[in-house]
Amino acid sequence: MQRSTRSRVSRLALLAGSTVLLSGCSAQQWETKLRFGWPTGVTHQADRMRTLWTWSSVAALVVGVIVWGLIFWVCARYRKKDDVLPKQTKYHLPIEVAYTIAPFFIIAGLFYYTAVTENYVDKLSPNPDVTVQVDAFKWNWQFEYTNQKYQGTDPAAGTPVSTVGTSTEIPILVLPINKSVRIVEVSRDVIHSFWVPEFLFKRDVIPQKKPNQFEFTATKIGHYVGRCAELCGTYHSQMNFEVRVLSDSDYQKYLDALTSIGSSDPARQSKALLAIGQDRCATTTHPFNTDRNHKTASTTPLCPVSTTS
Ligand SMILES: [Cu+2]
Repeated sequence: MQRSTRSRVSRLALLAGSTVLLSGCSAQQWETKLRFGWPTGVTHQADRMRTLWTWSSVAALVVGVIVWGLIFWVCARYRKKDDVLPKQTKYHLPIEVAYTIAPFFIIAGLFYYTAVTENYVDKLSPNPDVTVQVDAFKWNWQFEYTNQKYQGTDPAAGTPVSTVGTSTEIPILVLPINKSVRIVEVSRDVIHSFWVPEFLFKRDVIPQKKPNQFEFTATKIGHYVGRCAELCGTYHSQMNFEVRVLSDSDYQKYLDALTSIGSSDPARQSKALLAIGQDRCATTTHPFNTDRNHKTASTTPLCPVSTTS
């Protein structure tokens, strides 16, 4: 490398290094910012998938830069100057062996890290902090919080507290932040699919003896829309729900409120949410008008309980 080229390269490296330092970002922050189009997820699992994506993209970029560099170098170095052909290198065994083996190592690396990430996302812990049975049915959702039971004189005493969506009320799945949550998926009719776009995850709810299960840990308080992602019949497109990630104490207060309101009150979800100072209706989606003769789409939430009750 010539001296002027060498000093230009070191100046560029210095500039890149100072940009990182002066922007006040640590290497880890840069790593989390480098998304290459990957959406922002709100669970540990989503972040691990993003890490895989980021480093796969970096690896692809490195390969790309080498290939582009070689192409441009060859174009510049061996551009036609006269009729003499440059040195021909076909049947150069070491080079051919190298570019046959190199892709194998790249694919093996991608396969290994994909399998490791997939195993992490699919991992079931022996004792998750929270377990919720999600019952999908045509065309709504029921959430049973198996860690807490109805008590005393409640007609459902001894069974898990639960909420269920209706055609006028979006079902809301309330979960605590930074706790491992296991979802147990149950369907008694057809195949549905539990999908929360911000979790970057969906899993089919299949009518079968051994229910599908998965776990995640939400890392950001917020309201997230959930959808059925498997065509399950006439009102499939209206089978929405909301996931509400709250602080651990608010989550516990919500379960306590559900328990004290009791299983026989059909409006227990909105009443319990009101009791803990939360929006009583879903904010990320709304019930759809199921009257097929209606002229305009319904856009206002239709929760059955007024704020004064
Ligand atoms: Cu569906």
